[in-house]
Amino acid sequence: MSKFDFDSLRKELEEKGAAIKSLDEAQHIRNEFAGRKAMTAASGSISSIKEPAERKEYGKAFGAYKAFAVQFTDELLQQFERRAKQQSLDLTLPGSRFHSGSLHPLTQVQNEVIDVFRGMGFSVETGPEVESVFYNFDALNTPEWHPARDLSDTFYVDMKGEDRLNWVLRTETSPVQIRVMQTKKPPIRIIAPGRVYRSDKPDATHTPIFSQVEGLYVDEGVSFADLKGTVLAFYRAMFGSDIKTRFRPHFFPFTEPSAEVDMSCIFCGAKGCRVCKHSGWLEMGGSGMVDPKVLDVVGIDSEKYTGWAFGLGIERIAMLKFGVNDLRLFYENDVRFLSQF
Ligand code: 2NM
Repeated sequence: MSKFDFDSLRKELEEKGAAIKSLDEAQHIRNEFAGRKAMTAASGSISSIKEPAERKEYGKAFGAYKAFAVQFTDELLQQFERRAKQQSLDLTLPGSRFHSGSLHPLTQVQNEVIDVFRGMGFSVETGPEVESVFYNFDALNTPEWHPARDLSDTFYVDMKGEDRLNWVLRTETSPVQIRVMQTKKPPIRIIAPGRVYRSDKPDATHTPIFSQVEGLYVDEGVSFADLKGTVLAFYRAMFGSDIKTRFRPHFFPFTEPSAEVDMSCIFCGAKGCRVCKHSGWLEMGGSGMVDPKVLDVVGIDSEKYTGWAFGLGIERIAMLKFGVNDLRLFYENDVRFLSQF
C-alpha cells in the first residue's frame, strides 16, 4: 500500500505509552508520535500515490491514525500532569500558621484607660509634643528656679532664629489641659493621654520617653471628694473591685493641695510582699486641686470655679497588668517581647 504502516505505528505508540513513568517521557512521546514533524512525515507520501482509490484509503488511514495519536498522547500528558500536581499537594500536612499583628502593650493599656474615663463622661484631648516653655512651665506655676526646668532634666529644642531656649519636648501632658482651659468654658471634663519626655538615663524604672494620662475636671463646686471618688472608680475598673486607694500629702506647683495616689497592692491584697516592699501599697500617680493661680492664667474665674487634676503613668499600669519588670522592654520593640501581647 504505502511506505507507512499505520497499524504497527499505532501498536508501537500503545506499547511505549504503557511503559512510560514520567511527565517528561509523556511529552517526549507526544512529540515523537503526534508532533508536527511526525505528522508531516506520515502524510508526506500521499501525493506520490497516483491511484485515486488507493490515495483515498491512505488518506483515511492517516486521518484515523492522527486522531488516535493526538487523543492517546493527550490523555497520557493529562494523566502525568495530574499525578505531578497531586504529588506536590500533601493534604495531610498541618495548615500554615496565620500570624496576626496586635497593638503595642502600651497602646492596649492606653486604650483601656481611655475607655474607662470615657465611660465616666471624660472626653479625650491631645496636643503637640514640642511645647513652648510658657505652656509646659510658666502657665503651670512652675517657678523659674524649679529643677524640672534644668537642661539636665528637660529636653530643650533649639529653634532657628530664636535667641532664647523657648521650646521643650513636653515633660507632662498638662500643657494640653492649659490649652483646653484657655479655649473652653467650664464644665470641663477631659483626659490628655500622650508621650512625654524627661532627660533620664534609661534603667529598669526610667526611660527618657514615657506615656501619661492626665485628667482634669473644672466646674462650680468641684471638690477633692470628687477627685477621690473618680480615682478610686478608675483603679477598680482597671484592677478589680477590691482595690483601695490612699492619698498622701505632696507638693506640685500646679495644684494646692496636692497628693500622691497609692493603690492597694494587687499581688498580695495589701498584706505586704516584695512588689509593694511590704507596705501593701503601690505608688500610682499624682493629683490635687488645680491652683487658683493656674485658673487665673487661663482666664477661668477662680472665685467661681474649682477643679482637680491628676496624672498617671501608662507604663506603671502596664508593668503591673502584664508582670513586666523592666520598663525598657516597652521601647526596645523586640518582637519576642511584643508577640506575647
Ligand atoms: C499631675 C499631678 C497633679 C495636673 C495639673 C494640671 C493642670 F493643667 F490643670 F494644672 N494638669 N495636670 C496634674 C496635677 C498632674 O501629674 C502627676
